[in-house]
Amino acid sequence: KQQALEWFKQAKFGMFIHWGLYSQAGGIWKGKRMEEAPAIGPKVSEWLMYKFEIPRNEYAELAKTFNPDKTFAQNIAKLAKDSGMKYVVITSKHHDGFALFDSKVSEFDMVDATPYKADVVKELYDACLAEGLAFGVYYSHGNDWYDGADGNFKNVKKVNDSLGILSHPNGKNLWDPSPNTHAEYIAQKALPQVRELLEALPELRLIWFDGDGYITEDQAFEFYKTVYNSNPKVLVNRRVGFDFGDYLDAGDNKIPSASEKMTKYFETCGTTNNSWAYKSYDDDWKSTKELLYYLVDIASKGGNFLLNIGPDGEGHVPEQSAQGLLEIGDWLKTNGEA
Ligand code: JFZ
Repeated sequence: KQQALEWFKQAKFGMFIHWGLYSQAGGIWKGKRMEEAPAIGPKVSEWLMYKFEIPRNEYAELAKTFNPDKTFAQNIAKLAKDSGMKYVVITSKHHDGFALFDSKVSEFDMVDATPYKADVVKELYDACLAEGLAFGVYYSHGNDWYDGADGNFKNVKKVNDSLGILSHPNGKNLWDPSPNTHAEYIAQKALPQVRELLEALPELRLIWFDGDGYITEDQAFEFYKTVYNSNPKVLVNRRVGFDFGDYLDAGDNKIPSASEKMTKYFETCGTTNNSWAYKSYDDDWKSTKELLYYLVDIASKGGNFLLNIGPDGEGHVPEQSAQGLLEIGDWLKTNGEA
């Protein structure tokens, strides 16, 4: 673990990728934008299913047309390398429950449900290793709108909502829940899929868990143990839950202030516009100067900057964000250490 943390410490700059079935919609469902959607909640485009309360079967139809460019993995790995990044973290499964990898415990995955029929996580893993980049996966363990059913509401810890009121987190599928319980989902899908990823990707460097507001302390520990027992070199982020993670995060798009107590290892993830996944009408791109400010300020405080891209349904990275990343890469070549 210590060796892995030493790697993390010097990595400084990584690529976050939010990509999945929702990328095809680009934040628009049946002519309506995220901002016009009925449900309260984040307006980021990967929350499409939740915001429009799309029934599970209807949402699954999106898999039938998900057939990205075969050069996705090579293109992304090259972009990360040319941008001066040292690691890549992709959404292997987001809250919508769709796995971008080959899963034996679910049919709702890239191999079984799409015309693409191949494991795109493995393809990206191979392409990244070939470029000398480290590879990690994001995995939404707590929240799954497709299979996660009841959300275990009785047992989860309460969190402060935007008004500072301690309550159970929203974000569960209450419009068309699956027939199983959340505990069954954890045992029969989430933990097995994490094991599948660890087995399929022996050089995996980190798992970026998300959805810790929906699980119990025992479950958080179970995820941590599962990773450790399979491959102790794999790092786990704080959001695995209940402080079992190996390193901290400063909050999305947040740079910790000097007075804030950050421990030795931390990471800030950030977006290039106002969505994680592709949002066709969001042109509010951060300037290269602003992105560099984040990178330099975070690195100077000893942390890593995990900068996100949201490729479209074809797997293509929006021009403006690719350009910003490449300009950072150029700057790093002249001013960076490595
Ligand atoms: C989560 C996801 O819901 C979102 O879609 C995206 O993947 C993002 C990276 O992670 O959203 C969060 C989770 C936690 C915080 C903020 C946004 N947080 O602790 O500040």
